[in-house]
Amino acid sequence: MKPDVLVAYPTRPRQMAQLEQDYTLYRLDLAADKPAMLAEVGPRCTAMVCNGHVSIDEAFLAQVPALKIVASSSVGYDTMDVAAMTRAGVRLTNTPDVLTDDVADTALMLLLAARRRLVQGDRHVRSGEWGRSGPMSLTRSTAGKSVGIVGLGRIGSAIARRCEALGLTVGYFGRREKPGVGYRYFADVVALAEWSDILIAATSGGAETRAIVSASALKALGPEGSFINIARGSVVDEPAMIAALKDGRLGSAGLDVFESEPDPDPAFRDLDNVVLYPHHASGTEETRDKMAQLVVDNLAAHFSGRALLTPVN
Ligand code: 8YV
Repeated sequence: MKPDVLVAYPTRPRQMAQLEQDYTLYRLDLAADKPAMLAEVGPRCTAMVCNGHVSIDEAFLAQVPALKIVASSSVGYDTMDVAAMTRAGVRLTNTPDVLTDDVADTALMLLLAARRRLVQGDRHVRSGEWGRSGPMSLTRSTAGKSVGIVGLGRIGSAIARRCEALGLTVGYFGRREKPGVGYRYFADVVALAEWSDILIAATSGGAETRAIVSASALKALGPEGSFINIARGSVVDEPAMIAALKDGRLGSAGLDVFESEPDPDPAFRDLDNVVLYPHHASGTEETRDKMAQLVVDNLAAHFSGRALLTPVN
């Protein structure tokens, strides 16, 4: 008898084929009537496959009372009530490390694209504007500036190393100072923003970090400053950021994440000083394969009684 597994969000095709072989899959992601499907198959599923966009709360858990494990293809789990899962005896696994390089690369890509106005430059060449009216307007340099990283975890540290290579001086904010780290520590995000030319959010999402990059922090960053977000839309006061970008109180922004995904605030469309990316920092073939394989391997470990590879709780 194959175990019954609920699929709230699929993994990569090759890993889905592996899952098909070992389990009976119930494709909630494809169901026309999700509540009806959940009511029918929820009670018999002991495992679930999802990603960071799927939300899990107490009401959902009540519909899958036999659930023992959720394998999420994401490093973040801010959409999931981990305390409620633990209370219900449900283990959660995520996909740390394998996506660190791609996410850190995306932060740097957005940083350079925002300051050097890559999108405008591309448009300037494509449209023939270069030949018609001459060079595009000047941009903002990066080397020699200071960068503040909000959250110096695995991804924040990988961003910091890349920033050093670009000739930036690194400072950071975290709940506490990290021993053995050579970068300047700030116990306050506004103080970090005041010191920084560029602020990069690399912290986890959730209630604890909601709007941690406040209107005051964005103001402190100033008209020549840049804000980069590869964390979660919730970590910045988004309306304040849009207003500051609109009237030039904030120089530029590079954003991979938004409060409202996949339909961000339409105000972003009219802002020329922001570079937008569709929450795709981990979106490479290589990394998504590794994330998907961790989902498969965590489920295999669970069902064979071995230790989970990347447990959250
Ligand atoms: C994607 C992410 O959202 O890992 C995360 O926390 O934000 C991203 O990699 C995603 O869950 C990919 O499926």
